[in-house]
Amino acid sequence: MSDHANATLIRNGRVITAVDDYVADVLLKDGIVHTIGQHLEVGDDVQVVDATGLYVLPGGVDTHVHMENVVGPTMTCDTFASGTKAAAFGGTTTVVDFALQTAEDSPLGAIARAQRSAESQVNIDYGLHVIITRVDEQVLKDVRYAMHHEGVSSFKMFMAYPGVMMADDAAIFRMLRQVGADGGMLALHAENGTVIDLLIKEALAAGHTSPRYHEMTRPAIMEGEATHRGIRLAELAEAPIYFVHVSSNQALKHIVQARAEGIPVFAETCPHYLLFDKSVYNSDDFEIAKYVMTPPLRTNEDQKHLWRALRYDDLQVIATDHCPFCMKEGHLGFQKQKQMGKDDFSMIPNGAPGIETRLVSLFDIGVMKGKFSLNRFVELTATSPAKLFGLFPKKGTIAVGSDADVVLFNPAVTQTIRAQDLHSNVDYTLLEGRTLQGRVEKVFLRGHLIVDGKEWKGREGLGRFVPRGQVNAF
Ligand code: DUC
Ligand code: ZN
Ligand code: ZN
Repeated sequence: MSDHANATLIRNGRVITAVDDYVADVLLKDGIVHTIGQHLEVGDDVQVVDATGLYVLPGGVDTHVHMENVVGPTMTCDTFASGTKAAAFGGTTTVVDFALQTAEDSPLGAIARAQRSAESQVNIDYGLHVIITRVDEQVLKDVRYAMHHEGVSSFKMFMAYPGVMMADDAAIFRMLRQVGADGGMLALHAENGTVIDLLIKEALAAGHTSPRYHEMTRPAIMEGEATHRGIRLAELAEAPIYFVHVSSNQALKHIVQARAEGIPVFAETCPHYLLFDKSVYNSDDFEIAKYVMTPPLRTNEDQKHLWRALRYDDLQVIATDHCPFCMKEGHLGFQKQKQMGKDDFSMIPNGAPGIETRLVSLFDIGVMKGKFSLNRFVELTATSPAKLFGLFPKKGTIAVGSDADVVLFNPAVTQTIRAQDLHSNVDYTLLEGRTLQGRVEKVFLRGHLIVDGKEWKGREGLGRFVPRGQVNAF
């Protein structure tokens, strides 16, 4: 496949962006959306795709995924190749993954390392956030350099996992000041790590080893406490802040209040917090390790608040936090993944898959069930993440000059989800056997047809690193 896709005319589809909804022809040429119009005339050299009855959506932008991320003694089981192929089949054409700053190296070393492994493998375009675990003067200089010269304008820090990833409040404050001053974004994992660690130790000492204690030892109130603390640090630093994987109203209520006060606070939730509630943990069967992600699933009442916040823009993004670990098969030589916690729930690697089912599951439970509009669906899954993480308008919309990342989506059909039909290396899906409305029919990446029904037309290495600019959040 050459690096220049042939021109393609998408004829008579219903173009949906965050603000538009109209029937038109869309010409993809030279990797961008070249022309949008009615009854466009094209030569014989242009491939024509009839999109009558289909939605023409901007390619999905998933700003929270983990491929080949090292977690303790193991690693997420998707490679950049398998994870981005799964993303493409699900209608996502850009992901932002994580580069981890280890104890020894700098943020710049982390970026170079992640790029080296991604480069030849990625099937779709990608960017990187850097996870900052240690802050000093040199790290702050490197962060600045990364923003201005490496196209990395967002960073993540953890208020959880003491002794492993957790940063203290002063380190978070220093990063907020630096990143905010340079127009970037700091993302926070907000949970009170030291209290949670104590609860975990107490549970294990009492002989509570089953995965159900994962949820019991990570109470929503400790997500709320950390969220409040993060907001106050951002307020003092006069910097925007972004909360990843918001799961509870305990966290949300602080976000809603801060936004009402005019503080630039932004946040995402993930499909699993909308699809499932904590009743799945009412079992001692190890199978529930599938649902061991952090934060854990919450109550039905929390879900109602998440839906409201999605509708009224107190949550701006739905990202997957695709963080796959196998239940049985293992991958890349890591034979035991979730099984590592068979006798101690705290050893279960935290995370669940979802990269391929994001759009269809949200179309089904969001749009079809009347929770949010079609425009809002696009905004939450493509436009807002692109804006917040410096990718817009290249990514996240369909407009003349934008990258020709386009999804043809059929709203009129149903599909039943099975892990064996998905493209991730992981050996399960939380949606096994569930029938959903809607299906991704074709996916174009910069004009290249990469998914055609069930057929894979892409290639590893076709994806590119996308240098990102300042956040566009206001
Ligand atoms: N946080 C994440 O964002 N992903 C996986 C696990 C975690 O704690
Ligand atoms: Zn996290
Ligand atoms: Zn994550």
